[in-house]
Amino acid sequence: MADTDILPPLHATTLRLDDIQRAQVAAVAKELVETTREPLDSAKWLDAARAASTRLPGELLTALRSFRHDAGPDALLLIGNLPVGPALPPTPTEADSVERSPTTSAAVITLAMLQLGEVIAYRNEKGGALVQNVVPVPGRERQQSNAGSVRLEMHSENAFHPDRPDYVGLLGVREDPSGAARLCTASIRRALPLLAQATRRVLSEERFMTEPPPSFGELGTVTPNHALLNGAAEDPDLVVDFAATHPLDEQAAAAMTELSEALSRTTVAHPLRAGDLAVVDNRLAVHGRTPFTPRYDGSDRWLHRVYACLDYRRSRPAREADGAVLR
Ligand SMILES: O=C(O)CCC(=O)C(=O)O
Ligand SMILES: [Fe+2]
Repeated sequence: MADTDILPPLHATTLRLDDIQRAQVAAVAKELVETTREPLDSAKWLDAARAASTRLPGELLTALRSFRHDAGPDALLLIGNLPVGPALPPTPTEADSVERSPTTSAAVITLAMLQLGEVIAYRNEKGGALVQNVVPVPGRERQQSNAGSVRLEMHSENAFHPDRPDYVGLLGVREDPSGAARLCTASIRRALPLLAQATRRVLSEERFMTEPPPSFGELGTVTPNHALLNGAAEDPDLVVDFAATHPLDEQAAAAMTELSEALSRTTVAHPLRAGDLAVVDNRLAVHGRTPFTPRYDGSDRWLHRVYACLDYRRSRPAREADGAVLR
């Protein structure tokens, strides 16, 4: 029997750094943090980080470059054994927590995402910070946002937004001590074969609308009707948020239910341990999270999140002063 016969099915492109590569990443991050005394969100820090990102280990650069070329059937890249230390403060508990000054973990995720595209943020989301914290927030347990701890429905990131990110990077800083929280991802490349032709056709028509979150009020007053599948019929892009997208007629509702079932059947889940970076191709995959019970004692699950886009010029009208923050 060949070795491959006894391996579990490989979901996602994975690269686990060895300890030498981990030390190389740590050295690049340390130098960036120590020599560039600028706020993380400043153009100067980003310039320094972009230059430093070319010095990441070759195998990591290759994995990022290949993923950019083709995100594979799972539209997910998993990198393991990245440095996030040395000493971590307690997990934040405040709402809209972000990283404003550079740390090892904030530098590491930014360096990796800068090799996928240009990092961006949204003015109305977490104050436009480039490195955001995904942590459970007291009182927000039931919210369909990353501050919640009930099940987070599968979604394309910022589905309603015309300039939504091409990639969402999520770096495990501290693992959920209960082990219950898992990032879930599902790719349309896996789900499409499960959908009937008639369903695919309905999903490709402008028979859906997606509500913006309340924080994006001004942009979101009018969101155009849209299709959930776009592009090549045999390999389409997917855009949907099962907490915010509404079908506009009965057939559209049935097609959306079928899509949800197909995505559920092809969902993969990842615990995101400290030092694990998951990059989701936001054009092909949706993501969500299993429920968990936070403790709010500083030991809770903690991720950093950074977005990247491939065409910076395309979003220029939405970026004031050519900065990284979109309206
Ligand atoms: O908590 C997670 O694993 C995912 C949260 C999420 O969807 C996000 O931060 O965009
Ligand atoms: Fe998300």
